[in-house]
Amino acid sequence: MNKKLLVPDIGDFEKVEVIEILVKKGDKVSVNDPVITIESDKSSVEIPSTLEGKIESINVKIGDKVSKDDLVLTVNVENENSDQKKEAQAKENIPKDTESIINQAEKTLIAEKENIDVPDVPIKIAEEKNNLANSAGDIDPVETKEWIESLSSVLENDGSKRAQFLIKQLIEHSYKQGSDLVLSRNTPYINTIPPEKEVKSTGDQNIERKIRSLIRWNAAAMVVRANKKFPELGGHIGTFASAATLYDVGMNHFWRGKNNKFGGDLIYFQGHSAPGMYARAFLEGRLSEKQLDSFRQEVEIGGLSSYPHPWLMPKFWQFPTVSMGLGPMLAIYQARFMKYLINRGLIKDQNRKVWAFLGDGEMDEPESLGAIGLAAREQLDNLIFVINCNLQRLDGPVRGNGKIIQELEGIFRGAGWNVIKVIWGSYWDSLLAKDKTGHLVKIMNETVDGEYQAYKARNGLYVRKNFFGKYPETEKLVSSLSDKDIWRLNRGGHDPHKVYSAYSEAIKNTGSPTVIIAKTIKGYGMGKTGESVNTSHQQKKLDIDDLMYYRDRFDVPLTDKQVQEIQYFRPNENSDEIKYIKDRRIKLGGFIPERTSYSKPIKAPPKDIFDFLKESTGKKEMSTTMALVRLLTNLLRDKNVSPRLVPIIPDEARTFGMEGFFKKIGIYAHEGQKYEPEDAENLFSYREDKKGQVLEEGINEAGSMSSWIAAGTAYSNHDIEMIPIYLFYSMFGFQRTGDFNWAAGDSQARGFLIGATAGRTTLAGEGLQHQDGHSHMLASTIPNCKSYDPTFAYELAVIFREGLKRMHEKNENVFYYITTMNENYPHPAMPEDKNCKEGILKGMYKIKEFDKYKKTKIQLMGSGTILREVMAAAEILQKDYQIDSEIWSVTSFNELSRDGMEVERYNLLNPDKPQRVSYVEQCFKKKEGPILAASDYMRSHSDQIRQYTKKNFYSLGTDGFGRSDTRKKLRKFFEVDKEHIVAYALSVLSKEQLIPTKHAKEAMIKYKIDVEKPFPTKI
Ligand SMILES: Cc1ncc(C[n+]2csc(CCOP(=O)(O)OP(=O)(O)O)c2C)c(N)n1
Ligand SMILES: [Mg+2]
Repeated sequence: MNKKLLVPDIGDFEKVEVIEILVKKGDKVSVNDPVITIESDKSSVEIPSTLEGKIESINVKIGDKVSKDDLVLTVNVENENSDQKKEAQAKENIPKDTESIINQAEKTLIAEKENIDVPDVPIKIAEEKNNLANSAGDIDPVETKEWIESLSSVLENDGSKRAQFLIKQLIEHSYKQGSDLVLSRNTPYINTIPPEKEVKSTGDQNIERKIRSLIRWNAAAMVVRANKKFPELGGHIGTFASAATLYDVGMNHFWRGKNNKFGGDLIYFQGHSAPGMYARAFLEGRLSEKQLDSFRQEVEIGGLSSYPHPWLMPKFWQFPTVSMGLGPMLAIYQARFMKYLINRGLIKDQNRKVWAFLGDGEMDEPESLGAIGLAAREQLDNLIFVINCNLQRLDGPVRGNGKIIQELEGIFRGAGWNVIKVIWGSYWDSLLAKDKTGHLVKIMNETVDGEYQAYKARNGLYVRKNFFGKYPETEKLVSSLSDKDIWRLNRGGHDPHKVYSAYSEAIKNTGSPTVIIAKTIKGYGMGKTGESVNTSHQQKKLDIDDLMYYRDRFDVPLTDKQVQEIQYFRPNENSDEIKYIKDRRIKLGGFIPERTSYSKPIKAPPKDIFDFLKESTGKKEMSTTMALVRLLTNLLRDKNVSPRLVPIIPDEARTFGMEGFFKKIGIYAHEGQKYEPEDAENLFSYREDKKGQVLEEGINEAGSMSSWIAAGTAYSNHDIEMIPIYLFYSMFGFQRTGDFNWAAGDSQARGFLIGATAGRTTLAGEGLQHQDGHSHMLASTIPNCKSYDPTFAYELAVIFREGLKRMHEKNENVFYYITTMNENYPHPAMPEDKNCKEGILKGMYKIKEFDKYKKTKIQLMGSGTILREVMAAAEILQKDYQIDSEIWSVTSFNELSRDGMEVERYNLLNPDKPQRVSYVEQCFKKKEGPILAASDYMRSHSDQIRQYTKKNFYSLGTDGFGRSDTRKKLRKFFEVDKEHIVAYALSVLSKEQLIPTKHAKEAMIKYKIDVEKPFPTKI
C-alpha cells in the first residue's frame, strides 16, 4: 500500500527551498533515513523518512519551496501492519512513560504524607537564654545529654539512615515552627571517616615511608641544585613537601596506569608539585640524574619542564595545570567526556577515574568552583578532587580569619558532592576518643586557619598553651603528653593511613563526584625557614642547616658531606625500596604520568565530499555559517567520520542555524530524556538522549572549551581520534577563554574552533560587547593554531578539508580557528586556477583582475565579508575612474605573516646563501601598484604582512569599539565600505603620485566622507 511522506512541522518556517534530494524512485528507505534537505535563509535541515518501504514517487524537485504537510514522496509500505504497529508503539510509549513518571511522583507524595505526621500546632518560641550558657554554649547540659543518648540508641538499634531521618524531621519541624533553618552545610572540624570505619592499607608502611622520604629529598635537591647553578631558574619545594603523602598513596595503591588492556586513570597534578613527580620518576628509573639536573632548563633537549606541559614533555605530562583554576574545570569536563564516550559506546566502561589535585589557594579562582554543579548534576562518580589544604597560598594564609576546609566543605556539599575531610592524623584518634565533653572538637571548630598555621610554625609548648590551653578540659586531656608528643600530633594529609582510607572510600562512591579535602602543612619538614611560614611558597633554596634538618627529619641515608654536595639519593636497583616502587607500578598497570597515543587515524571521507560547496550558488544567498552547517550535515552522512564528530555549542545552536542537529543526532544527556519535549513533533525538536552526540553546554564558554580540549585530546587519553567542533560567537572565543585556548595548544588538542557571527561590522545589531574585530590576532598568538577568515563557501570547504586531513588523518598536532559570518550573499564557483587551493591554504590568492585601461593599477587585498566590499570597490574604480586592479582574497593574514617571518629570519641568518622569497612577496613580485588591504579586523591584523609585501602598503580595518547599527552604516563608520575603499584607493594612488590628488578629493565629496571625523578608536 502506498503511503505519503509529508513535510513535518518545521516550526515558524514556510516555503523553504528544497536543496537536495537524497533518494531516488525505487530506493528502499527505512525510518529516519534522510530523504531531502531543505534550507531557509538561516539554516538547512534534512527531512527524515517516517516510513519504511520502496519509494514509488518523488513529488518535489530541487528549488521547490515547501511548507508543512506538503507531499514529499510516496512510499510503498511492504509490511504495513508492522509499520503501523511501530508507529503506534512509538506514539503510545511517550504518554505511558510520562504517565508512569506522574504516577511515581504521586506515590512518593502520598508516601511522604503518610510518613510525616508531624503535629503542626503553632507554638510560641521562648526567649534566648544565652546568659545561662556554660563555656560550651550549653544552657542545659542534662537535657543535651538526654537528646544525645536518645540519638545514640537510635544509631545503635536502627542505624545511621534512621538517625539521619529523625534529625531531618527535627530540623524541618523547627523550621516550620519559625526557628531559623539549622545550617547543615558543615560537619564538625574532624575527619569524615571515623577511625573504626577506616580501611587499612595493605602496603608495607616502613618501605613506603622510606620511599616517600627519598622522593621528598630528591625533589628538594633538584630545585636547590638548579638554583645553586642558576639562581634565576626558580622552583618550588613547599608545595610538594605538603602534598607528598597525598601523591604517594595514590601512586602506590590507587592509580592504574595505561596499558593494552586498560585505559588508565587520568591524574591532574598540581602544577607546583612537578618536582615531586620527577623525583619519583627518578626512583622508578624513568629519569636520570642528568635529567633531574636539567630541571627548568628546557632549551637543551631533555630538559625537564618547570610545570606539567605536554607540549614540552609529550611523552610524560598529560595535562597542563599550572595556570590555576584550569585544572579543576578541565578535570570535570574530562570526566564528563569519558562518560560521554562510554554512553555513546565509543569506549568501554572500565571504571576509570579522573583525579585532580588542587591547591586551597587555587580554589579562589572562579573557574575552580565554576563547574562543580555540573559534576554533581552529571553524577560524575568517575571524578575525584583532592584539595591540598596547607592553609597557605603564595602571600600568606588562604583564610587566616576563617577555615578554608569548612568553607569548601559547605560549597561542595551544597553542590551535591561526596565530601571526605581528612583533617587529623592518627595520633589525634585517642585524644578525640577521650574528648567526652566535646571541648576538643569545640576548639577545633573555633580555631581559625591563621592560628593553625602559626601553631605549626612554632612548637609543642606553644600549641599546648594556645590551643589546648583554651579550656581546662582540653588542657587536662593533654596533661600526660610531652611537648614533643603534642608536636607530633599530625595532620590528616600527612598520615598515609588516613589518606589511604579516604581514597578507598572515594573510589567506591557511586552517583556523585568526590572531593577529598586534606589538611597539610606547607613546606612540611623544611624546618624553621620553610615550614608553615608565610614565605614557604617561594622557598627555592635551603641552606646547609636546613638541608641537614631535612635529611634528619626524614632519615635520608646521606652523609654530611653528601648533604653539603646536595647529592641525589637512589638506592641500588636491588634494594627493597626500588623493587617495591617498581613492583607497585607494575601491579597497577604502568607508570604515571605517561602520555601515549595508540589511536588510529580516521578513514578519510570521499575526496568530493565538499564539492557541492565549490559550485556557484547562482543568485541564491547564504552565509558562511550556513555553508558550514551544510558541510557538517554532509560529514554526518559519512559513516567513518560521523561518529567521531563532537559538535559543542554554548546555547547558540539556533543562532547558527544548527537546531536541526538536535533531533538528528541528539543532545547528550546522561539520563536520557525524562520528559516529552514541548516541540516533540517538530523537525527541530529538542531531543536529549543518553547516546546524544551534541554537547549542548549552556551559556558556558569555559566549559565548552574544556569539553573541546577533552575531545581534542581523546586520541591520547582514550586512544580514539575525535573531531571536536566548537561553535561560538567569535567575540566570546579567544577573548573570553584565552587561557583555555592556550592550554589547548599546550595539550596538543586537535579539532575545529568556529568563531561564528564574526566580524566587527558583519554582526550588525549586537553592538560593543559582541562585535569581534580582533579574535584572529588573539588566535595568532598560539603557535599551533591555524586561523582563517574565509569569504566564500569553497574557501571554507578547502580549509576544512585540509584541517580534517592534517589533524585527523595525518595526526598532526595543530588546531584550526575559522571564522564564519551571518551575512547572506551569493557564492561563486571555485576558480579553475590550479593554484587556487594552495593559495587558500597559504593565506591568499588572486580572485579577480580588472585590466581594461592598462594605465594605473592598484593591488587590493580583502578578507572575510570585507572582500566583497573590496570587489565592489574595484568595479567602481574601473568604471568611474579607469583604475585597474588585482583583487586578492586573503584567507589568512596570520598564515601569511608566519611564512613571512620565517623566510625573513632565514634570509637574515643566511646572508651568504640564495635568499628565499616569502609567499606574499611571490604573489606581488611582478605586480604593479601599491597595496591597499581591508578586513573586518583591526588594522594591525593586516599590517602584520606589511614588510613582506616589499611594496607600499596601506591598510583599512575596524579599530575601535563596536556599536549596534546596520552593516551598511557600520562599514561606513569604520571606513571599510566600498565607498571608503574607493576613496582611500584613490588617495593611496595620489600619494604614490600615480594620479592627481583631485580625484581622491572629489571622491571624498561624492561619497560624503567627513574628513574631519575623529579616528574611530576615539569615538
Ligand atoms: C592563574 C594563576 N594565577 C597566579 C599564579 C601564581 N601562583 C602560583 S602558585 C600560587 C599560590 C598557590 O597556592 P595554593 O593553590 O594554595 O597551592 P599550594 O602551593 O599552597 O599547594 C600562585 C599565586 C598561577 N600559577 N596561576
Ligand atoms: Mg595552599
